Amino acid sequence: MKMSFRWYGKSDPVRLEYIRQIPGMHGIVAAIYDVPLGEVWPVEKILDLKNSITAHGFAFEVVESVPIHEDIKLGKPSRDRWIRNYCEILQRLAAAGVKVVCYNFMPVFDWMRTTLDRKLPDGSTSTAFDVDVAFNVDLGKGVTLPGWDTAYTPEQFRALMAAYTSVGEKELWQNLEYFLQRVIPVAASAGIKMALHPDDPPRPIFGLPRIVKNRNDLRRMLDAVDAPANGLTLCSGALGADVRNDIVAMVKEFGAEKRIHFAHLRNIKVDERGNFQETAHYSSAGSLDMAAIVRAYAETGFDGYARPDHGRMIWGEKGNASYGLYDRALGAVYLNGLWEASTKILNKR
Ligand code: DNO
Repeated sequence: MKMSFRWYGKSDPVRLEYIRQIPGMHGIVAAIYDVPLGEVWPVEKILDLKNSITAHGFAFEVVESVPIHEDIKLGKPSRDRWIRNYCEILQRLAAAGVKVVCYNFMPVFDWMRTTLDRKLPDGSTSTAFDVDVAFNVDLGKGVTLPGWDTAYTPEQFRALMAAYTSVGEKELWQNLEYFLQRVIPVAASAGIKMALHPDDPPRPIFGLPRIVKNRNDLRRMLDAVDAPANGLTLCSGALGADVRNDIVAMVKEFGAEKRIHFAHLRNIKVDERGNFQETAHYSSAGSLDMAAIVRAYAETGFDGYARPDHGRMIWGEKGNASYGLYDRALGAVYLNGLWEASTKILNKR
């Protein structure tokens, strides 16, 4: 397991010098944010990002995300142009040494919360999702969250919502398959492993379809193009927001097949209805058994990338909700501890 840390580039208040001081950190997960959605990433920008990361002693092997143009998700005729661009981005990233590309297939929105700073009993704050509140969110003003790779103006946003009235789950699946059939062969020959992130939260929101919500969806997506380059970002917190999802079983199933390329490891406190709040990574802080999840990775001989995710805001830190330094650093160290213990115990058997 190669522990990594997400970093938002030079404007990120979390500095690479500080990330360097977290023990056991292998690499930085990053992306380019100042190129319009769908356009090809200039080689100079890729190399500039790579150089700033490697200059601090980190590997730059994972990109999160290369976002997908909505025309691809909508299945518009223009999608072929955006898919060609996407393939070009992958080839350029591969030439710079990138091995894994994380992406998602959520219409319009990426991850979604209804609160960015709800207090936890210990006085720290974290993001939360309330099912009932989500139905009453005023979308007219547009919404953005830290960590989103794309943002739309209110006008673009209204047009997109209207376009999706003719795209249901069936159409979205067809459009995902169309994308995979064209992109996976290119990724495979470039040496890139694609890692689809599940929908967060794993449910339809605002009338938009969501199709990567549970084990059967992941199975269907992997089977659509049965190749090692067609893999997963298995996000414990995203999938864990549906209590019916058994994360350990998914790690075992897809890990044994070597289809998990990137592990997002985080904990949440969740109820039966799907209301949830991010917590500390530590198992007893939330609803997920992180020790069992990490052990399952160890049992499958996982050698992919992992990162802590969605930290709380602690110790007075100000910054991007979920993406501060301190709690994600605690998470990384805790996860490395679980990994060290799991692998040492397994090796002694
Ligand atoms: C949230 C992240 C997601 C993820 C994308 C992948 O914090 O895990 O935004 O980066 O869904 O495309």
